[in-house]
Amino acid sequence: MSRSSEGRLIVISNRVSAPKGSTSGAQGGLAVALAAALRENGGIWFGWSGEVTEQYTGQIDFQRNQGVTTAVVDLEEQDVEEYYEGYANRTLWPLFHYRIDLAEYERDFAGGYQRTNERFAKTVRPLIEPDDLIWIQDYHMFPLGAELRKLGCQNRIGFFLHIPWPPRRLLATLPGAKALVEAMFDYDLLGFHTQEWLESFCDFAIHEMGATIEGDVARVGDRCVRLLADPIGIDAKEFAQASAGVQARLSYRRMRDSADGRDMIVGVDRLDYSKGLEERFSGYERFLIEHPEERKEVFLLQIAPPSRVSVETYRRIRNSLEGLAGRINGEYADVDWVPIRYVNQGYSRDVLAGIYRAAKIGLVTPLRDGMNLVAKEYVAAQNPEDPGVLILSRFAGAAEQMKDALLINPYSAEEISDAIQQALRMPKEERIARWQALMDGVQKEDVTWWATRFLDSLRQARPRIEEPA
Ligand code: GDG
Repeated sequence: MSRSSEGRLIVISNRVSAPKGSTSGAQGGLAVALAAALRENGGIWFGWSGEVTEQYTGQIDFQRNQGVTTAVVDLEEQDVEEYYEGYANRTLWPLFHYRIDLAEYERDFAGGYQRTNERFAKTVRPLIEPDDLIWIQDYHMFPLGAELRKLGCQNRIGFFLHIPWPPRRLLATLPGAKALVEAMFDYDLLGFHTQEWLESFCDFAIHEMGATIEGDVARVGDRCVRLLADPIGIDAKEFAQASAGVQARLSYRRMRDSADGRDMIVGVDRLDYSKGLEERFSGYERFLIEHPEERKEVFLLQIAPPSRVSVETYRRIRNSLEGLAGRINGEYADVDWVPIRYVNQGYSRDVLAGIYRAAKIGLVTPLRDGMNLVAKEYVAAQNPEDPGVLILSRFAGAAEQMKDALLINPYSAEEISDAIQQALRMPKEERIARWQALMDGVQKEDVTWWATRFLDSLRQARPRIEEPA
């Protein structure tokens, strides 16, 4: 990765996780990607500690870990409720995943979100030196750049969005949408995973705010911001190493033994309604109905560690999936076979790598996803001589790059069923050809490529304040 000779890199995101390599339990895609980027660049990673304190003090806890300094603060209970669980996860997350039916619009949430971003800005401001590059991550922090500007910060500030950007008619339902987008013009660079999300942003800016687009720059009045479609990747090298390690090989063996000659289909997702898990189970059930001869020849392993458990919609999706898995298993299981193994715990990355490799099919069917790293991890973990087949939703950002997967509409149980059948029957030469094309992309456009493109583009962004002539 190209290092800046001028300044350090300051990464700011809601949660900070020190680079640990292989960890147990679920680790968000964002955390995995950023640890790799920071390990290369050096600098400071600032965010919320995940801890709650009685009163916000802005006291920073610094730690140094494998070349990366992390700086975290505790938040008040009310901040967590309104900013994190409220505005971020009950308002923005559903809205940005096209689920306005689940989005909750509350003034308190919006107020708490703004207040917490102001707190973050005031706390991090003294850590910033004049030539540092600042890189803010994700939907928890849309207004942070504007708040830093108010405090006189003239550094180059970039923002990357890890989730989709919604169509403008949906975003228009959010009270205060214009102010939120308006604040994004205080950044020097806005990054999105795909061209589609970038175009949706432009669509809103043009039609709701009178913006003009010239090349890769969006302009409103005398303010402008550069736009970049920059798909995130995985640390493909590290992942391949993990797949070849002892842990992964043990887990591969364990899965093959327990599969007992049957073909395994695997899904790995945070338990989230955006991931299309109900639709996936229904598509798999359709396959069992349409292909009774295959019934005892396959099984679906769905790993779904719970996330955001304090949010009601997440409790509902969990209940609903338990019901669905129980019903399908009750209906089709026999004394020596269960169609769905539904597991609510997380595994270490190494164990996961072995599980991916043991699976004949990777089933990735989100209804909307900014990118989806599981699709890339599944590909990276395959045996080149006998690779499995990736079935991927057209509505994941990853579908823009991964055209050699079997692309399906996740709302169609029939398409899921047909794709499973096609994958099981696919000749080895075709599997190898498709996998090779996918693997080339995963290796070339990896996490280092992603971060380098973003940071290079940010460095080239014009300086905020023009020198007086
Ligand atoms: C957001 C966007 C975007 C899952 N279960 C376990 C586990 N995981 C890891 C996976 C993968 C990561 O979590 C999930 O990443 P995704 O990309 O699939 O999804 P989100 O968490 O929703 O991430 C997404 C991403 O940000 C990056 O920009 O791609 O669109 O929604 O790495 O492997 N990891 C371990 N055990 C588990 O049980 N260790």
